[in-house]
Amino acid sequence: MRRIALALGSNMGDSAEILQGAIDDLAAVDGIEITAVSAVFETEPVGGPEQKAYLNAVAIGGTLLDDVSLLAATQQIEQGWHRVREVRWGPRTLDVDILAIDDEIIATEDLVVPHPRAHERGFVLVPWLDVDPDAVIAGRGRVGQLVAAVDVTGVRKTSVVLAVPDHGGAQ
Ligand code: A4P
Ligand code: MG
Repeated sequence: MRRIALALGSNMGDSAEILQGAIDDLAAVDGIEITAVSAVFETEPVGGPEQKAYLNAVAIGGTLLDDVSLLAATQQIEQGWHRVREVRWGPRTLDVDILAIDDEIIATEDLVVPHPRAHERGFVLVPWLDVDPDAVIAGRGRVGQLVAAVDVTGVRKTSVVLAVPDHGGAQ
């Protein structure tokens, strides 16, 4: 099974409920296992129009899926939660990004891994370090070192706790 790190973000609707729903959906996929989930962080929006703060978290797990199927599964889950559509480029009910797959470097038209902006984003690095203190971004370095170089003033830990689902979808 290949190890995966996934970033989750939401700033529309009941974001805490949506993040838990997304974790449950991921764990229910045949070929995806979720083993640990970070604390939930409230984060200042980066880029785009003026919008609400996000809730962000990072999940760690494993997959038996090939790259294309993994991306398709995460996109299907995103779509399942995209019930509300507002302005283009604006806020989203759910964004799931593939941060890392083992220490692989992938650069296809549809999938770039490690995620090309992960190493420079506090809203990714802080939750990633929280769930995996030894995490490394292939070609970039240790998350614990990268986080020291980014602005994390807009990243605040919340008391929201996401549950790690029982294994069920991974067999
Ligand atoms: N794609 C390529 N590589 C990947 C990957 N590793 N994981 C492609 C997931 N998708 C990947 O993604 C667009 C396309 O990227 C996909 O079709 C896939 O083939 P998308 O999710 O449809 O679009 P997006 O999320 O709007 O674009 P993008 O570039 O992923 O946006 P970002 O850079 O992730 O930024 N501020 C805070 N505080 N918290 C946030 O979570 N998120 C964003 C989104 C901006 N600001 C934020 C946050
Ligand atoms: Mg995305």
